Amino acid sequence: MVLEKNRIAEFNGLHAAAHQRKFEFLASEINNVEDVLQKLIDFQVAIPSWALGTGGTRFGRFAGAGEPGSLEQKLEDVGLLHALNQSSGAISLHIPWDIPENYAAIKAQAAQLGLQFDAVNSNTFQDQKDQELSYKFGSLQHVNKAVRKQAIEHNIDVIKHGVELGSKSLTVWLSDGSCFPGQLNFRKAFQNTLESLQEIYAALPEDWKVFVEYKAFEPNFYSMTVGDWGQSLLYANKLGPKAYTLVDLGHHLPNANIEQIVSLLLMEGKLAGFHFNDSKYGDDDLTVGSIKPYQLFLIFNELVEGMDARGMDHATDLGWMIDASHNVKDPLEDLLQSVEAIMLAYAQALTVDRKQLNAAQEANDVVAAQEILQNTFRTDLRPLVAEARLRSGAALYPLQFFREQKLREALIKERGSKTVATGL
Ligand code: PSV
Ligand code: MN
Repeated sequence: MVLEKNRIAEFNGLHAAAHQRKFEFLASEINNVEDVLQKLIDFQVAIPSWALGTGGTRFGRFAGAGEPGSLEQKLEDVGLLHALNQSSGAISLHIPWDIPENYAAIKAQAAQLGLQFDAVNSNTFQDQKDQELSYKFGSLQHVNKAVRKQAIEHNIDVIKHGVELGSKSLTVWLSDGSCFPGQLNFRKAFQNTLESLQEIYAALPEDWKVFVEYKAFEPNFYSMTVGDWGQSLLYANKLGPKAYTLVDLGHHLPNANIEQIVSLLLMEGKLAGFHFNDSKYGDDDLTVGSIKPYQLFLIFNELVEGMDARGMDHATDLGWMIDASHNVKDPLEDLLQSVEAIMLAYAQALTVDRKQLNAAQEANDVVAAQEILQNTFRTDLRPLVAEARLRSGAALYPLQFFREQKLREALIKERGSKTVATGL
């Protein structure tokens, strides 16, 4: 579906006066408002190719209608999101769920939609049809060298797809681990995994990075071979300068202090980037900011502080991606909500008075430090984020636009009501 630019302009025109009043009031309270706006305009969040359809739990899946049935249609959906918010200018592919058949055509389509290819993701957590050896007992950690070799070759293959598309990084998430005490020799599993990763690392092109994603549990419930940030960092340090630790917000044990993890990984120059989502209990893959928005803000607060301390470019030096599943919401509406939550948390972090916060910390003024953070968190910055959208040609209110203009209905008309997208 092609969205004519004038539809967005017309919509914005209807809301311009009311928006302007709110924005001007807010802008008068913010010091470096033009600088903040430019950073918001530059910031882009990648959309995973597997999040454009309805997800499910192991008890069922209730598919929506008008879902994308091909990689081309997935690109169209991300293009639509990007047209609506101008903040979703990248797509991340999972191989083999989304293998491009014609690189040139897919690249041309992406370029036309203003999209780039973010990290490519390998998949050795499922057995594929016609696959020779099984990953039931792990992939890169496997006791059998032949299984490890097969998994290594898959990752190298994924890199090749990425090179064709112009990606610059590979994300490796392993479900490897064990379900019962005694099942696995931890040390041997670590060594096997490290050696396998070393072979993959050796196949990385010069300007590529590899992201090692950790997860505390699931699908293995006793041990995970890359179970936490410490283990991921061990691998990343041993692998070399092109290897980094990837933080997925849903991959921690309950109450983990993720903002502290982020701060230290940044300090070490080893933070790869993020898979954003939200959760109440485990890896719930819920809409970003729907459960713990204050935690999201605190994470961005550390990100901005840590990136500025290292002179990093917020928009390009880390990988920003959503990794969520939409079981009861329209995937596109859910993704619009997630991107909005990310932009808001980023905007809040950009407007924290760092000088004052630093002074409060140096003076052990605990009360003042809390006030500074919470004052920022409780300031409604939505008009600021909307202004950034307005300036970049996006819709002032993307979700409202999506609904009023009946975009899902148009997609259903085009694709039908019985559609299932590939992915989890
Ligand atoms: C695993 O739970 C994960 O977060 C990894 O990033 C996977 O690649 C992704 O979800 C999709 O299953
Ligand atoms: Mn993830």
